Amino acid sequence: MRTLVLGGDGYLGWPTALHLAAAGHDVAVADNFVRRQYDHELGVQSLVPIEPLQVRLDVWQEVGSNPVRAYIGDLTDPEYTYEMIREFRPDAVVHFAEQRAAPYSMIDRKHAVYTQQNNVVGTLNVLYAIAEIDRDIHLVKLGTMGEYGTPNIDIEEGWIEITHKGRTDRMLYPKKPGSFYHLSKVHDSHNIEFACRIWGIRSTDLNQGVVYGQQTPQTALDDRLLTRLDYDHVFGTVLNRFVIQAVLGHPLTVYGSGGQTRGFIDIRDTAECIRLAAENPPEPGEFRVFNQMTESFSVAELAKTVADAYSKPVEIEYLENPRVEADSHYYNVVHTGLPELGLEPHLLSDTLIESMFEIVERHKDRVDLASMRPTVQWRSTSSPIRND
Ligand code: NAD
Ligand code: USQ
Repeated sequence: MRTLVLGGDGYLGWPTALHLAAAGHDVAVADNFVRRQYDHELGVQSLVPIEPLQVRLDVWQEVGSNPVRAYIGDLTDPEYTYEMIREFRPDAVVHFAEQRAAPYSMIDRKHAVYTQQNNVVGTLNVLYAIAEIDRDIHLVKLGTMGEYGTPNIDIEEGWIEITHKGRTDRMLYPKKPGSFYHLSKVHDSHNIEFACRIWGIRSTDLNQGVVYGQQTPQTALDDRLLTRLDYDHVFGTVLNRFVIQAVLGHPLTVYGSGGQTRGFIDIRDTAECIRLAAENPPEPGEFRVFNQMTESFSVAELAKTVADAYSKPVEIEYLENPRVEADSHYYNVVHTGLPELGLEPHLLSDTLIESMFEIVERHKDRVDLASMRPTVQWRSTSSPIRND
């Protein structure tokens, strides 16, 4: 099948594109390289050096099974988005191409507005292009578990049956997100569900948990195929940060008491979930939602797991939480849809943490410790982005 991966230069889009190509898909990636620009803005860089997209594509052509081509441009440009989809004519569009850091969206008004414009407008342009070109194209959209927040009831897969005053209906699951970034995903979900209803488009919304890990079988083929690994307090996600902090001898930065619980998923499972969703499309007009996570942990549990796995002593520091979030709450997520399609998850108790320690050890000289501690405060309308 033909699969277009939007955001294919990013942390997840790149290894997913290679995974799909290795599985026999005819793949194209699209990106505007804005993720590389955020690094310049924040004065940080990926822990693992990454090659320019063209180098990655050339190397993959040498070592991979199926060449991948690229469309460079911005999804908020409707002509670019339309022309790309018209020319490539994919069976599935996999959409990773959004500003994805919650702290980035909470820096100030400008960053909140940018995040919502970039994400919501880009997705709307994709929806219109699909509706105008071919309504059979399956949109596989990356959402987030953070759309739901931490409700005091079980989290279902996108939909919930509600009985109110004796009447019953199937409704979109109520949302209570925790940042302007997470809100952008809620807005996307509503727009996509509406597009499915009015135009008969088919879409899978993948509400993904926090991703960890860095290597996949395809990126391991050559160092020039490696994907990025972020550690800074804006783009670094919690488990990746804890592994890097342990190796650097930096205290693990638990926000608050660490009781906040989240869903997690290994990067290799992200790529496989996308393949499963793309190869098993929903019916025309269906808005299908999967909760793309495999295990849940509290932040304090994660810190302890990393500290126990590392060979040297590790300090755990409990910082005042810069975010506004519950740190003692109920959390029970239904996530059966993807295993039913065949997902066999890699669990954290497998050997992954040890292999991550090795990757970090190799590149630890690239870390700028000034980017480790959080500066973006949820309660503030204007936060600094660095400590120095
Ligand atoms: P990333 O920032 O590394 O990759 C996103 C890519 O999209 C970047 O290469 C960026 O340049 C590109 N992009 C952004 N806006 C664009 C635009 N307007 N036009 C064209 N390209 C654009 O992020 P990631 O970690 O790979 O995440 C990918 C997706 O998965 C995001 O939508 C994110 O919300 C979702 N997700 C990520 C995680 C995680 O832990 N990383 C967890 C759950 C969901
Ligand atoms: N946290 C710490 N210490 C840190 C970093 C984070 O305690 O050093 C805590 C946060 O307070 C939060 C939790 O860890 O409670 C997760 O934070 P995170 O930065 O790892 O993840 P988050 O901001 O939720 O965002 C990430 C991705 C985003 C994706 C989301 C999935 O950046 O793209 O949507 O994970 S989810 O969390 O399920 O919404």
